[in-house]
Amino acid sequence: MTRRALLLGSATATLAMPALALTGARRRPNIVVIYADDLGFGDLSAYGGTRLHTPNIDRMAAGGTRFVNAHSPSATCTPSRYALLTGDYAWRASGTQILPGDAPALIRPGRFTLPSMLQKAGYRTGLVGKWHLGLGDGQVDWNGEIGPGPLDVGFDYGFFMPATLDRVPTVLIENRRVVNLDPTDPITVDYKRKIGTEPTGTENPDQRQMGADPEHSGTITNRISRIGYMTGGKAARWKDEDLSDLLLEKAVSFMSASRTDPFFLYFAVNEPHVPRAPHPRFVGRSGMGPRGDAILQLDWTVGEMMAAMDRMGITDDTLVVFSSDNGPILFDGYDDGAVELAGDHRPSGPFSSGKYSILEGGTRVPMITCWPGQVRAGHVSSALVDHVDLVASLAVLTGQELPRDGALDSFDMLNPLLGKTDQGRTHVVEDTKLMVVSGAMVAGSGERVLALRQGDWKFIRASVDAAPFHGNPIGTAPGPQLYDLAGDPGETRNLAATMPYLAGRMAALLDRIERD
Ligand code: NG6
Ligand code: CA
Repeated sequence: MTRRALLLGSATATLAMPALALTGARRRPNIVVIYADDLGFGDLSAYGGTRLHTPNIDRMAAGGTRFVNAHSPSATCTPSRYALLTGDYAWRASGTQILPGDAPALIRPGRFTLPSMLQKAGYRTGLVGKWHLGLGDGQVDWNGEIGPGPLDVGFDYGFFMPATLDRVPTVLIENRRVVNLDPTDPITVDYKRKIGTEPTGTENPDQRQMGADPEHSGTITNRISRIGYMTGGKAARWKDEDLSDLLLEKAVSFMSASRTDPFFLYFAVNEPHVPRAPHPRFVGRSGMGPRGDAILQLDWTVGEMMAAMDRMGITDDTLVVFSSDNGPILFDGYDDGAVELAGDHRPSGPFSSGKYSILEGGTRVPMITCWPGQVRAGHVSSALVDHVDLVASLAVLTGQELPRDGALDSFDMLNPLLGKTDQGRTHVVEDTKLMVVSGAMVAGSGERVLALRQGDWKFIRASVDAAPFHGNPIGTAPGPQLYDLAGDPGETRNLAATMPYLAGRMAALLDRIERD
């Protein structure tokens, strides 16, 4: 089988080549991916935001390359993470929508993945933070050995949340077991009906620290109602306010325990996903409520990570990639004042909409790479890149071969990632999925909608006319849409009718990529 990307004859080489002759540092650097959750292009001062001051991420950008044309593979979490870890677009596979907390493992054991490739290259691989890619084979035994999971797809170590902050069970898993589980208080989980006698958001709204929509009004844990129902596991439940510090501690100890081999750390932090309950030392600091405070907490965490690497003396041997799994959203189920306190802050910067949307705000995310002496410092790159490219790019960096039948959508973007060229992909597919929330069609888990970026052009396939989700337009329409992002980054002037030839050509290329 010919590699898909070669068939399309675009974007530079895709076959893995021997490791580049890198100057200075050793050839196999440590690799740290810090993956934020729902952070927008305009949320950081490094990207021109003026309301939120994020000095640690500014420092990373000053010492590295900052991308202004980088995409997450999808406008929601599960499909983006699936693509980042496998090198395949999520829309090619079924079941890659936002997963409930008891969903089975989406990436099956034995499949080629970024961490399994790096394991083969001699790396020690770790996941700390959000998983949200399913666990088990259909039934998860929360009280026993949990698998298949991260350890079956290439991670040597995992300290992780099964799904999201807003989904039960609100417990952490270390490798294959729930952390701090008291065997006399076993965990049960149900996403369809209430189980047990614990308070829920619907029945006991006064027992929670913030209001929530009906979907987020299941079992209350740590005074926050969640999606789904759980009983038991009381001693194991996380405290939202302390979670960020705990994950940082685990990330740092993974790095310091991995000093002999190079390591790969996938640090999947939660900020600023809902429910936003930052540590008290950040509360009120942003003036923008819990969402802004959570972003300051994220910035602090990034600073602590960099300081830890400095202390360990590994900064010069470590490639750091910082980005976000999808665009931003203010209201996502909880009444935390994010909408009311946003003022003139534009979480998506110059782009329209955010999370769930097929418009640029859905997947155009901040991304910074950093590696002293290897990544060009202080550079702003316009290269078109996507997180799906990490697999092929890191294959080249570490001298690994890609399989003939895996990571087919992943292009070698190592030189753009190192800031050595602004020549990125010639095209990339953007993706979202529609869902119904409280009777209205919005994005998330139903019909798939694809768009194609090619140069400055963006083509959005015809679809249903989905309703905006709490101020985030989904961007789908019954007819095709074509935008010139150079002059119209906000996607306000649909040129499909005036430029039918270009619209038709892009539609045909998108069809071809989909079929390939
Ligand atoms: C949606 C949730 C939303 C969030 C999202 C996942 C509803 C109405 N909304 O289904 O609050 O949890 O899933 O976010 O249930 S993500 O960043 O992990 O994709
Ligand atoms: Ca997300």
